[in-house]
Amino acid sequence: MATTESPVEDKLPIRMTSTVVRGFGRGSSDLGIPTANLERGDANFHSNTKFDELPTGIYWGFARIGTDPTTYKTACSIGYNPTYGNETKTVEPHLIAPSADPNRHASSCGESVLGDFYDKPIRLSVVGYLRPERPFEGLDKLITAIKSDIVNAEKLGDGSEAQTLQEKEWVASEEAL
Ligand code: ADP
Ligand code: RBF
Ligand code: MG
Repeated sequence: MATTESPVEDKLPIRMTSTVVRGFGRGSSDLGIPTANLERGDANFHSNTKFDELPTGIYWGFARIGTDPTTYKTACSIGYNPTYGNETKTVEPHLIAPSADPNRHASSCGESVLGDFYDKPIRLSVVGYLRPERPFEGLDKLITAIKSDIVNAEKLGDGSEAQTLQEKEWVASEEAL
């Protein structure tokens, strides 16, 4: 008898700490939606789930950078960016500035630009699943889809469920996984 795959929700939340590395630079230049790519090597990547076992998809959650205690809502991609056909998996959260922050609508498509995070430590909790990643015909359609994910991540991040509050608190802390 075939075994049934457990739903991705059963694997969440997934907590990760790592370092921000360079990717292809497309998030900012092609899309106007920068994403902080996590280093995947064992020395830097720590999680309750092995990197290779992270379930692909588009998620919402929380993230913060370095010693700055500011915790941001995030819309996060885990996978192969099928519009581009990447050969290696990436974990790449887009950090969403709060609506009152002047950086909230600073990018070419009106999304958050928060500065340079390269080589800095990152803490991320992926709390909820939004949708599968998929190839889009043209960058405009990809941008429209991601902008809708960001709207959803902003709403869901305001939730008062115990798990949402717990994950926000863990990201804001210095606690290990
Ligand atoms: P890369 O392919 O190198 O990840 P991106 O175009 O995705 O390049 O840009 C990501 C970089 O932009 C991040 O590593 C960080 O230094 C910076 N950045 C600025 N604003 C944000 C943001 N709101 N979310 C994530 N990264 C941001
Ligand atoms: N790439 C895709 O090819 N298909 C997707 O469905 C997709 N969804 C994304 C959703 C979010 C919230 C984010 C932040 C990124 C997504 N991406 C997707 C990844 C995007 O192609 C990638 O961030 C850029 O190419 C820069 O690395
Ligand atoms: Mg990126």
